[in-house]
Formats: sequence, structure tokens, C-alpha cells
Amino acid sequence: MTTTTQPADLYPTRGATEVISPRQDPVVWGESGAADLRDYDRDGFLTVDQLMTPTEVKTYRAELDRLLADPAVRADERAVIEPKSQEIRSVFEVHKLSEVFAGLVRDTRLLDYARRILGSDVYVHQSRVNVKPGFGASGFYWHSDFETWHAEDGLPRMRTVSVSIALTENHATNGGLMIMPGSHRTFLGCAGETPADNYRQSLKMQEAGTPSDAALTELAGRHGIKLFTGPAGSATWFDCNCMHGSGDNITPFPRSNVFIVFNSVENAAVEPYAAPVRRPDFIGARDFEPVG
Ligand code: 6CS
Ligand code: FE
Repeated sequence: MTTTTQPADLYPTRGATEVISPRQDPVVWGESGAADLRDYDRDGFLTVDQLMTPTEVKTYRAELDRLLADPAVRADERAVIEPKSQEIRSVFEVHKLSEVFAGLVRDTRLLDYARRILGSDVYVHQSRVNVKPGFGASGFYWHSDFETWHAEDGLPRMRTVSVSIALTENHATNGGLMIMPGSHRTFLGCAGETPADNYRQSLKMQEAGTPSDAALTELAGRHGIKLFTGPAGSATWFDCNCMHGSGDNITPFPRSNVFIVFNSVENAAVEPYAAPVRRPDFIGARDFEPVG
């Protein structure tokens, strides 16, 4: 039986105490000198005003509505229900559930950026739609995605990028994405062990892997907080280690975004660094086939 050696754990987390350490990985692994990636390198994010045309947005919105109305999708373990209502909160693995979203993943407008940032071929570590319906949908508390993807999915290095594409208008009022600019250069190892089957709870309301008030105060004081607003079709690329979150949405206007997470094929998932077992592969992919 071949045993793959587990790469060193450069980012210890979920131990007895919270540990803050500097990032030990580049932000832009590919063309680090590229002018259009300089802001991404500095801030950890990059916004694209109109990644999708209004016609494309219509197609994706219709597909999302179709998925949300399909009882088979609601019954699927890849659909996560809101903690306070029976509304669907997220649908994972949309690129496998839907031919329309599968096309998005192969779109060169996405792939070219992901490959330039990560400096290699890429595969999809995770895809999801966060529906965030109106009238009280819960937000996502402050967290670093990498902290979870390292601890629970076994991604060794910070060589992963997310793109969030707005499928509805992201107003200042309906629970938009907030990122602390520059926070991607600090790794916050969180205190507290990962419970077994944590994903059943964490995708509704994350507990393990959330920073302390003191750490958040320090980071927010140092970096500030940027709220992302924009029309449907706009997009935000953000580094896996940005400290980010989003508030509840009590307006009547849903804030639905589709997220694709590209990981470098050189950074394929190994065993979890701080969890008893792997998460299901619809959350943390185990198929490392390069996209496109
Ligand atoms: O646990 C995860 O993988 C998911 N949780 C959040 C709040 N953001 C990243 C990711 O979708
Ligand atoms: Fe996140």
C-alpha cells in the first residue's frame, strides 16, 4: 500500500490556543510582476465590474431558480438549509449538479485568471451558490477559508483562489461580502478542536475555526473592512486566506452569489491537518483533474 507523506504543517490551527503567524506563501504564484495583479497581491482581492453580461446573468439566475425549485436538489446532501428557516442557504458542487454552472468553471475568463494567480493548472476544490434569500437569511461569521480548507480538507499551502460572482445586485444593505484588505498575509490559527462531522454544523453556522474577538479587533484595526457591492454580473476574486465574512440579510432583496474555488494542481488535498476525518468530496474535492 503506497503511503503518501503528509507535507509539513506550516499553518498549525485548532490547537489549545489561538496562534497568529505570518503567511509563508506567495500570494501571486504566477506572474507576480503583472500590473493587473498588483492590487490582488497587496490587498488579497481584485474586483471585476462585469465578468458576466446581463444576458449571462439571466441564464444563471434561471438555472439557480430551477435548482432551488427542484425537490431532488433540496433533498440532496449538497443543499444546506438556513439555520432559522426552511430556505436553502447554499448548494454545493453546482458545477456537477448543473451543466450551466459546469460551463462557468471551464470559462477562460475565469480559468486564465486562476492559472495566472496560482501559476499552474487548476482544479475545482469547491463550488457553491450562496443564496442568501431576503427576510432574515443568516450571514457567514468572520473566517479565513484557508484555515478550514487546511484543517479539514488537507490543503497544504495557500495556493487557492475563490471567485464570487454576483447573481443578484449586491447592495450595501443585503448582506454583502466583507474582506479585511491585507489580512491574507497573516495566518490566524484558531483555538478549539474540530468536532467529528463538523461540516454538518459549520456550513450553517461556523464555530470551529472562528477567530477570537481580540484577534478580529487587532486585524480590523490594522486593515479596516471593505464591503463589496456591485451589480449582478460583477465579480470578486479573493485569496484563500483573506479574513472575510458577511452579515444577515433582512431586506427583501436576495444576495445570491456563485463561488468557484480553484486550487493549484501542485497543492492537491492530502489528509486533514486538524480534523479527525476528511470532509465529503462535494465540499473538498478529491478529483484533482485539471480544468480545461
Ligand atoms: O467550510 C467551507 O469550505 C465553506 N465555509 C465558508 C464559510 N466559506 C468557505 C467555504 O465555502
Ligand atoms: Fe468563506
